[in-house]
Amino acid sequence: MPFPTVPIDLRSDTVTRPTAAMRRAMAAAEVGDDQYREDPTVNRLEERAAELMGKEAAVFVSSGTMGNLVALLAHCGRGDEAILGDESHIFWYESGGAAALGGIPFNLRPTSRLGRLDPTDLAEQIRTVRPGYPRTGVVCIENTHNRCGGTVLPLEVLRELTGIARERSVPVHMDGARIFNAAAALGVPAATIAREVDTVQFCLSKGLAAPVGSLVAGDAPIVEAARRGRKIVGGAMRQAGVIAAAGLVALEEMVDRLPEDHARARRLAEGLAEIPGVTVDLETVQTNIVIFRPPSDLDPAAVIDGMAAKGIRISNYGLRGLRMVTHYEIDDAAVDQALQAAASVMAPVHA
Ligand code: TLP
Repeated sequence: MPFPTVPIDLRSDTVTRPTAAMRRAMAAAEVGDDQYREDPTVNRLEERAAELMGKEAAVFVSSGTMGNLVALLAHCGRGDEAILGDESHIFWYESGGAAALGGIPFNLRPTSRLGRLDPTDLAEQIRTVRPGYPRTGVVCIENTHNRCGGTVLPLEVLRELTGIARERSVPVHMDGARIFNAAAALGVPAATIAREVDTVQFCLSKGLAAPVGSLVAGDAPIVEAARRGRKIVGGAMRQAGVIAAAGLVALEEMVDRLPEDHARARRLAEGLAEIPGVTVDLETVQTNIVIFRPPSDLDPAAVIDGMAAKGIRISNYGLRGLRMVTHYEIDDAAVDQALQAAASVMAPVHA
């Protein structure tokens, strides 16, 4: 392990710190002015990202939030509607950016327990042409699905949804912040998933451990539109090769190990499920996220504090419960310690 394991930080895979190889690559990065398209490291990262997604082009942005925003701005004009799930990250955690900056209304659709939109509902919700109706500008799909516990869309489910959108000539954007986790769980290359959608946003800064950065990939014209959107939101950078270098290492060295995170998340979930009163929907534990509910007589905030007092940091997922996320700084010993702490913090109190 490259880092001390205490405190054990299971709040998110975003807490991962850059590896030694990333820091070396950053120090040595060849750079240039990216707004002249002269940063060789950014260019390489964009080419590699496009290749891994099976797309013509990609644009480097600073965050997943910015990636989703510029993709939506590229697909939709003002007043064009985005269809997205009511549990989606874009809706919950991105400050309504697409609506605030792009004038893009959200048509929020029910999300199943496994993080899926309903095909019949989607088909009904794509607008027909009629004065008074907004135009449907994009359908958004999240894979893996964060609030649903890191669930993966099976390819046939994805294809059914994208088929419905395609039939009605509506583009599909995938929030694939964790697309490599989805690919690992399905045992397919990420491109097999990304091929099904018009644009995909994925993050380097989550399980892949880069300090910063996401990419939006798609056909060349839509990526050019996203690049323009990036400029509009002030996200165009200069010698960004310094951070892109870490991203290249992330893609090279951190993808193949993701199944380890999935196995540890599974072990965490199964261990939590054995604690009396704790509920975990084991079917949703498909990648590196574990959402669980503490016993009903315990205040979730007290559980978080109790775990923190034992050196284990976990996050609050509001009505969905509490969350633990595995990543490369979490080894088997950390899982054991987290389970021991959880068992003692949530132990039944006997009068
Ligand atoms: N997710 C973060 C928090 O914002 C909740 C986390 O800790 O999981 N799409 C998905 C599916 C995400 O999970 C995230 C980050 C993003 C987009 C946004 O990425 P950033 O944080 O880089 O803007």
